[in-house]
Amino acid sequence: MDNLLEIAKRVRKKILKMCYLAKSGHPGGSLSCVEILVALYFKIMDYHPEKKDRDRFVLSKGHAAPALYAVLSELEYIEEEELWKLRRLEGKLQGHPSIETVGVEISTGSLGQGFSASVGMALGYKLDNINKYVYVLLGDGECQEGIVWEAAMAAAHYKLDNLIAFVDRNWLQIDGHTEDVMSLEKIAEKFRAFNWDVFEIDGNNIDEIIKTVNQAKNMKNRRPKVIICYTVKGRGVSFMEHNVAFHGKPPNDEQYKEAIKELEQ
Ligand SMILES: Cc1ncc(C[n+]2csc(CCOP(=O)(O)OP(=O)(O)O)c2C)c(N)n1
Ligand SMILES: [Mg+2]
Repeated sequence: MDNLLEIAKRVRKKILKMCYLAKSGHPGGSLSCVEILVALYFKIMDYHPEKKDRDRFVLSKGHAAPALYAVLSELEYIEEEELWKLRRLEGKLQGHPSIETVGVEISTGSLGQGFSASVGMALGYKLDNINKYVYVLLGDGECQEGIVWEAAMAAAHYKLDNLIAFVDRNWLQIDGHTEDVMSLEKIAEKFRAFNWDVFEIDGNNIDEIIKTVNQAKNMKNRRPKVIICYTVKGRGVSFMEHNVAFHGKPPNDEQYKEAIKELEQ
């Protein structure tokens, strides 16, 4: 576990450096989902991008691309030097995940579409008798998109128990608090009504994430699973936490130094 916490800390520092150097990007929602990605890539998934029968991960909240790139760099699928060229013409990494990047299963960024595609991937695995899982991460604001509920309905209809969704429930979207913009509560009840099995956990706790995924996989009841992950947007940097201003704004010089100092303490 120490090792995973160390990885999570390095991932956070990389996210901040990427957005700082790019002078753009989405630090808030990248920082909130670090533990989910670290748990998935380092403990849960059977991940080999070169193999057809692999577990897959879809970052449906595509604006959190810095978190994904940082994790893929920890696994050496992306060279660290490439991270510092995020969103630049001379670099390979776009602001949102693009299919030509090794490790990216599908281009995302238009909210809701990645989730919909992940339902298709899980259905494809069923039809091809491939016994692997599809994991997908949605934002809570993303769940305000109509396509999410059409996909949720389809996943239950096709009994996709090989689909495990995470909702990054950080209570903020681009314009403010989710319950002010378009209320989502009770989101757990909504998924239950769509015939999903629902778990609710602390989404910044790696142990809990791993335990819950194992529990979800052991329920052989032909229903898709969703883990509502209560998280903190901007997690790890005091002045970014719960602060919607850092949804799509990078730290300036001073804020960057302060943020790294905090993470190193
Ligand atoms: C279809 C679509 N509409 C609008 C946007 C613009 N947009 C980008 S991020 C975002 C807010 C997302 O909030 P949430 O899903 O809660 O993300 P998180 O808090 O995890 O960063 C919006 C509206 C988009 N990318 N796609
Ligand atoms: Mg959110």
